[in-house]
Amino acid sequence: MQYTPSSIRINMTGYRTGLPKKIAVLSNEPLTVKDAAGKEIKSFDNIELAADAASGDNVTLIDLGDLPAGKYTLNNGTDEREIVVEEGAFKSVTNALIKGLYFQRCGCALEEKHAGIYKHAACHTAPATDWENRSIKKTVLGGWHDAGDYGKYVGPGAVTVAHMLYAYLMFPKGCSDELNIPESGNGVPDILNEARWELEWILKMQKDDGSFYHKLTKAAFAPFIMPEDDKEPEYLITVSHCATEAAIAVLALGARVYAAFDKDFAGKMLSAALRGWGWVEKNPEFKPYMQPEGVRTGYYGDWNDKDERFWAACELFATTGDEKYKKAAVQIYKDAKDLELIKKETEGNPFFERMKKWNPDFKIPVGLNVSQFGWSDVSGLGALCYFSMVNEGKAFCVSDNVKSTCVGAEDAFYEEIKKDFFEKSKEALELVKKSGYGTANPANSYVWGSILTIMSNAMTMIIDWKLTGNAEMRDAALNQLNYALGLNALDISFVTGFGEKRVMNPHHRPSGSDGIEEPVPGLISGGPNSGMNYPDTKEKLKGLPPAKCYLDELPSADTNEIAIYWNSPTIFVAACFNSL
Ligand code: 9MR
Ligand code: ZN
Repeated sequence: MQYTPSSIRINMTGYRTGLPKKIAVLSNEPLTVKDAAGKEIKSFDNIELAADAASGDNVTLIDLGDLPAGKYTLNNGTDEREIVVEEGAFKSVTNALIKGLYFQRCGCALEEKHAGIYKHAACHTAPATDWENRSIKKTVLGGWHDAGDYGKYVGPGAVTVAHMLYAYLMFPKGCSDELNIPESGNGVPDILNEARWELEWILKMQKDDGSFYHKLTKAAFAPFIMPEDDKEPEYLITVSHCATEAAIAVLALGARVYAAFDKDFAGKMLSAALRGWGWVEKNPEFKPYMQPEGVRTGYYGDWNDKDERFWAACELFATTGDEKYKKAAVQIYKDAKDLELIKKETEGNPFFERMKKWNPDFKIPVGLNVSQFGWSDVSGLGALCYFSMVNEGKAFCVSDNVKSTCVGAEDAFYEEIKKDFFEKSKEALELVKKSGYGTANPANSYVWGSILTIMSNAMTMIIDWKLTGNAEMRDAALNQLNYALGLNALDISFVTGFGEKRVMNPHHRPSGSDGIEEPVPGLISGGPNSGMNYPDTKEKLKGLPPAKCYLDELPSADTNEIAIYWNSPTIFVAACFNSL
């Protein structure tokens, strides 16, 4: 790091009036709060620090309590720091995180009037070739570059869109600003305009038999060049169950959300989803995606597709009301709790074998983990979908425009999912309480893209709060947004363009090759990773505690890449707090 971390850690972009204002201190000197006129208005004495396992720091959280809008100076004798309190504290960061996806658009030019200095010419416009059958060529334009690389992957893309659509359904006031993207002003909220860019691409990734390709990438990652200079051939790579089911789910969800804006588009998505489900019915036996020989782009492999299939069934039920999908969801949910069955199904599964070699301690989990919202486990999205159908979705869908199947609050399956969910949300809250920085991540879980674990837990706690009204959950979720914006062991804001000490060298090809000092704004870094690291990273971070295993260095994809599905759960969380 190029700077000395302060002994006062804050959300660098600002705190919202009416919500808790937590900071962390690493010194037990008394802390004073002065207003803009220099008048001391609060002081905190008798500060007791405690050891935090994840960071190795002695630290404590302080809630500054009620503060009207304004600028304040915090001082603890050792350090001084300014914070801002304002009504619109989360507005610009929410908007930037959504616009961050616009900057990932593929197959088109980014025009100066929308992209400013980050403009670039159209990229990846040549027809792609089917990896397995080289005689099949297809022009598949659109979609978002997945991350720091230029690959496009169906499963991760579907999850990203789902986070955005649920953010819009649940917190429309928090994410409906105009963002100066090409579609702005067309009468559709820009978060939906942006999500449609990916949905249109997902539709093109469907084969005639209803299945979906796993990904559209080159054989290997490009060097650090601008996307328009990346001319290596692209391939449509192998159909997979997980990609197909994630696509079905998000298209069924999209069909509900876009019906009020564009009936044709909604209809197209629903029929694609139904054709996809038809393929699954004809090919019920799960086959894991195995990276073909010669392909070295993102794997996104999974040993099991129960979660994707569950999510797809829930969304199809919500959209069509056809009981057959509810039956399927209930059955999958039940099967996932049947350990013997899963063991049998998993026998000889090559991805599972590969995984066990990496992690011999891996134990097959009992049941779907409904607090998971990431690409590898989408169970939480299925649960969220189911919750959104209960009692006309009160807390989950504020738009009268969106018609969905309604389920009564006495529905037994709802009760079952909810019970499982509350176990997980309690665990998430416990993590926050145990962490010195209030971070929903234990010391042993700083994995590649730890921001996803943290934001996934924040989503879980927000959903709990929506179900129960328990403000403790809401406030614990808020702390995860604070984490992203600087309240952390590194004293860094992980969102490009935000905060006085912010990530500057993300592993992101355009940011690393456009000759502009500031990286493309509104992208969130994956953050500390103490697990599967590159040798270089390991060497540089030797001996550091997990929450500090981070390098703001371009080559460190393992700690400092950006990814669309890390932006999107953060959009959900930020939109929530921006909407209150
Ligand atoms: O997000 C993925 C993370 O969970 C994995 O541990 C990691 C290593 O396999 O890959 C991450 O995904 C990357 C993908 O494979 C290719 N595009 C960039 C993604 C973010 O690093
Ligand atoms: Zn591109």
